[in-house]
Amino acid sequence: MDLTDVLYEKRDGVAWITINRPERRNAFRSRTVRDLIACFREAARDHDVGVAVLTGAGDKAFCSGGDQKERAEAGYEELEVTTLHTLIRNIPKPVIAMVNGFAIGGGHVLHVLCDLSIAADTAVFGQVGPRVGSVDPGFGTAYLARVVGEKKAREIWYLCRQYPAAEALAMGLVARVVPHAGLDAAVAETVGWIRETGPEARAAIKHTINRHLPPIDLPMFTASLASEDVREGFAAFVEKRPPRWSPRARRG
Ligand code: 2NE
Repeated sequence: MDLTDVLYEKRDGVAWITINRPERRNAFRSRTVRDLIACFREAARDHDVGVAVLTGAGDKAFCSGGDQKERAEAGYEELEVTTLHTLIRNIPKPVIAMVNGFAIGGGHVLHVLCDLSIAADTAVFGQVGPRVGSVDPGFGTAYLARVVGEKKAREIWYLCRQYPAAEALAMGLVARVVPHAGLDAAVAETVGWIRETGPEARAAIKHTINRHLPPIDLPMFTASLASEDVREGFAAFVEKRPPRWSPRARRG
């Protein structure tokens, strides 16, 4: 695979997929999303891979969501994000999010989509979407509400707080929290437990749990990501100033 933003390594039946943009807290740009899609397709196709692990390079971030600088300059191809989300949901193998730091915005959505999340005690979780005029009207909202309950999901999206790993564990967002230095070992141990189980049974579990959630509302996703709020929110981030929301949006 011709990858620039993501590392792909296959070890002992596990596909290790690492977003490699630590200088931007592993924010994803269009190229990153395309690389991730290629990696998950490869992990799905390869019969020697039983489990995929998604993580971020460095010790600061898992992923800080969409690259606001690229978005402000050139825009990115939003539909590819929904392709990635659907792929992580549908690949018939467990996907583990190894959350080694900030899981924020679209990065938080990525860990929510994974089958299990294992976090370092230094990890921080949260959505920032509406603060920058952006929302994920797909799994990042609807599925999150199933995981943590509707009221908590509304709180997470409306208040845009950052939650420490211990709170994420209490909400049921993550399966395990371990000291940062023990994260690799905890993920390896968890992969070992999974690999003692039958792959066809695992695929059936994933398929059955997925079946009861409707697919992404693509028109809403596209409209939301092209909104005036998003343009203003991302420009404000780059210019390091508070956003100035349009009068129409303020009335809404
Ligand atoms: C993640 C967080 C909380 C980390 O804070 P901190 O203090 O540890 O780092 P700092 O200094 O904010 O960031 C370090 C460098 O990374 C860049 C920053 O601009 C900074 O660069 P320099 O000033 O050193 O040059 N950076 C961090 N996140 C970035 C990003 N997402 N895009 C581009 N550059 C980024 C803190 O950095 C934070 O809150 N980041 C922004 C989170 C955010 O707004 N994410 C986008 C939400 S919208 C979204 O994810 C999305 C979408 O809109 C559409 C489709 C799918 C997803």
